[in-house]
Amino acid sequence: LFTHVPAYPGDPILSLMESFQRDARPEKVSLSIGLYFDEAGRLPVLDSVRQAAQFLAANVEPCGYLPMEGLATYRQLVQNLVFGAGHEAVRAGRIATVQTPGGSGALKVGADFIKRYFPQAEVWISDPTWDNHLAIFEGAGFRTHGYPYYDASSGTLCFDRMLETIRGLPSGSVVLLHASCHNPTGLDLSRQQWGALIPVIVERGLIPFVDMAYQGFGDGLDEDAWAVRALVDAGAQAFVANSFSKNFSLYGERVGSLSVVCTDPATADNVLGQLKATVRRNYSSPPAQGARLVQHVLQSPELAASWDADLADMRARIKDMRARLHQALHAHFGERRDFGFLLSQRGMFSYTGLTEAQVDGLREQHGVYLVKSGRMCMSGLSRDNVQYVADAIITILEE
Ligand code: PLP
Ligand code: TYF
Repeated sequence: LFTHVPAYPGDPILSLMESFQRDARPEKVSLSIGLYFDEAGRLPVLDSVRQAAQFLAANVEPCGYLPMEGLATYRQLVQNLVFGAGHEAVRAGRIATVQTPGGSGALKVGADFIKRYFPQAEVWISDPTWDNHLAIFEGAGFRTHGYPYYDASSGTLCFDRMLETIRGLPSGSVVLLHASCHNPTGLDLSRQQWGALIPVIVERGLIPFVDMAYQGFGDGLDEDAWAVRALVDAGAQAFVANSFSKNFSLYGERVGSLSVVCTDPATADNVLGQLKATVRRNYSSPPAQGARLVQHVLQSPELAASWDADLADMRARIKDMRARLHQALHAHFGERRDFGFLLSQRGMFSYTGLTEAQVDGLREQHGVYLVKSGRMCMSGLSRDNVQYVADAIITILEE
């Protein structure tokens, strides 16, 4: 019956993680998958989340189905966090938000909704991007295209070519944008560049779909959502996927949401209804526990402040690792090679410019795991291993 079913090659990033776990070398370092690890190399349990979990454990409630759109309070708190409490669009009630299984679920629900109501649209995604963006939109039946984003020869954002491409798109095209902490390059648009891009999106009648998987990992919760809010302020109708996997360290709970910004509350009501129908056709209703945890934290000023402080620590640790790796490489190479990109890139990832052969060498000879593209996850570094990683990179580059 299943003889025509081919083997699944696996997700390249997840497969690399499995190889890492099988690697017996004690000095091995995982800089591949985009998870935040603490200084001890562990996934943190945030204090605010622990308190929320203890509260929920002490107040166990019957576990009925959540509504298709998820928990009402959670959805409101998400709007405040993503768009800003008191933002005009939030107050006007013109945003339709559904709780989804992670940011991936938000992308999928959004993609299915767009396919149904804009069936002719094609989707434009940064080149490069998170591979699953292509998989999810193609899986929803779209043709996908890349817009220029990263110039490999200079290691910089090619914003002019990006803008020129987007300006030439047919009206109604979907443009997927990373809100901040771009995966995989770590290169974000400046506010000035957003200021040039946003009017083009609005005037050309494009459909912006912003993916915000790392809110708080760049410069702060509000700072990282700046582009989302600027889009809405410019009058854009937009899709926004947000995820709590990284910033709450709640990967396995699958907690995120999709918001659709509309022109008025009546339209938002209709859109919300059809998002619910989309959820119904996919997985019927979202899981409860993760959203209850996030809701409990965001609802309490003390726990929310504790979360924000923990997020600031995570951000600071990543920046410190960037500085330490830069320092160690600069100490060896001096002016011969510029590693300034380590300092200027934002969020969890750096695009190192290392070739596939160099990445293979790092893994095989030194047990240092990067993604094939040369993407390095900075949170796998610690004060204990950063010099080891720098030495491994130096050896590979001097070969
Ligand atoms: N979008 C980007 C850019 C990501 O890097 C990730 C990471 O996993 C996601 C979306 C999906 O997040 P989630 O794990 O919440 O589905
Ligand atoms: O890019 C990353 O490493 C993260 C984690 O199928 C991830 O976004 C990677 C692959 C995948 C799911 C999550």
